[in-house]
Amino acid sequence: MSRLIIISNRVSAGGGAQGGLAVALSAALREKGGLWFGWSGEQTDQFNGKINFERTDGVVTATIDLEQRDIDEYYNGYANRTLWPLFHYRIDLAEYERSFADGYQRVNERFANTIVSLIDKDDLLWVQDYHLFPLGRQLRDRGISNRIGFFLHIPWPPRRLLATLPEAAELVASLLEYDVIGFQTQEWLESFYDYARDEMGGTLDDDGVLHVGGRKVRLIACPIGIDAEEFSTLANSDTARATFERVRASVAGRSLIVGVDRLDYSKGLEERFLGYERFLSDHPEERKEVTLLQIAPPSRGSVESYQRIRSTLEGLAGRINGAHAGLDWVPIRYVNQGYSRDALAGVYRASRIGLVTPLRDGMNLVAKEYVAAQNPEDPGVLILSRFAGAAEQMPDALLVNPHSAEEMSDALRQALIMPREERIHRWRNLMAGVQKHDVMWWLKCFTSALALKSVPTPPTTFV
Ligand code: ADQ
Repeated sequence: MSRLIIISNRVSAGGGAQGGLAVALSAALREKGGLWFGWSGEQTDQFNGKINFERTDGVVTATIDLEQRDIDEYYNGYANRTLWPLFHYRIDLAEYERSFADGYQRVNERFANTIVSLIDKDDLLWVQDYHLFPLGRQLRDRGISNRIGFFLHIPWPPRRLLATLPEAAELVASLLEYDVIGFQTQEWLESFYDYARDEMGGTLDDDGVLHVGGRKVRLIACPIGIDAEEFSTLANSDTARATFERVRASVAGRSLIVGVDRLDYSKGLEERFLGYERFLSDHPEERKEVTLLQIAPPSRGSVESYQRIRSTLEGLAGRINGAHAGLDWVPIRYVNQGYSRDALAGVYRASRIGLVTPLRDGMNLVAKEYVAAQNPEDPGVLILSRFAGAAEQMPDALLVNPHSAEEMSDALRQALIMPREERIHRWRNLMAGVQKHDVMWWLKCFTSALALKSVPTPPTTFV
């Protein structure tokens, strides 16, 4: 059996606190042997290529330290200030700097130079996400002819947006060195194909293989899932129950609406607050009957656009609370903190509505976690943005356009008055999908294609 080598920006073996993805990748590594390679998260004065090996829960991880300049240009720079905004359709926030592009190439080369010595001839290589687009090509340049796959966790932008990136053509050309490219949805796959067809003359055959410039690359849509079973179990744990009771008691009979997101402009938090504000003014009778709990731990704090969103949201929450709050009620509870997964499961279960309204999202696992945590006898309602990858799989959610405060207001109203039978009916359909296309399904979908085995159920038709 071939070993599996996973390469990602950071490694998080052991699972637990890191969630389903780390659990699934760790399980695959335990089964197939191999290792997980990435940046340690640590800084060194001068890059030395020294590999730190560790064994965590039967999984071998290999990490390297990076220089401050690498972290600034590759991670905070090209990954988070150039590619992340562009790939989430925010060219207004994307910064195009040659030093970022150079630093990105340099760190990818550092990864390639270090990994080469760890690769055996039959290993399957699996590269994760937008931090490492050029890695496949750099490994090929170093004589690696193994099967190499790439999975993109975020959206692929439309061709005309991508064309604004000075390195777009080079970046796409380097992706063609992979044997398999996986996307979260058919939509992102098609956006990628549009570019390859219109800019490079590529064609797609009936097996989903892209032919371009003498290269053949298999394109697949493999939506990522959660460990549904584990999450339902978490929702019944002691911590979850205690959290459930505490949260319920604190809202004193009101309906709780919950949002859980990294503090990121792609998650549509500002629009969410505005939609909720609209609901409060459209439905004065509902005032004091609902509370919005928004949990949003800060992320990427050294990037300016992330500092800005933080202060915008603080201002907005303050304004809405100032306008509507009374002696014993505030409309928005805004919490900048992370919680353990079992506590989070209790919060989801205590919430009548899961409000998941990103402006753009590769998939969105919170939507799936919310569903998995519900009480089957009395489930809550998921309100989900049409622009999250998860919407392709979750037609039984109330799908909304997060740019429209009116649509959000209507959906909140509809969710609050929805009869129990309808809630149960929708939830059962959603839960069936979350269970069927779970994280192990995703893993199998991708690794089968990588190992040239048949791919399970075409992921274009879900549930
Ligand atoms: P993210 O953008 O990070 O991931 P998401 O899929 O929602 O987004 O995953 C977030 C995870 O963090 C969830 O498991 C959630 O429970 C956890 N989390 C969020 N806030 C938390 C808090 N306050 N406390 C504890 N845990 C918290 C990227 C892409 C997504 C894609 C994933 C996986 O942007 O579109 O779904 O990768 O491919």
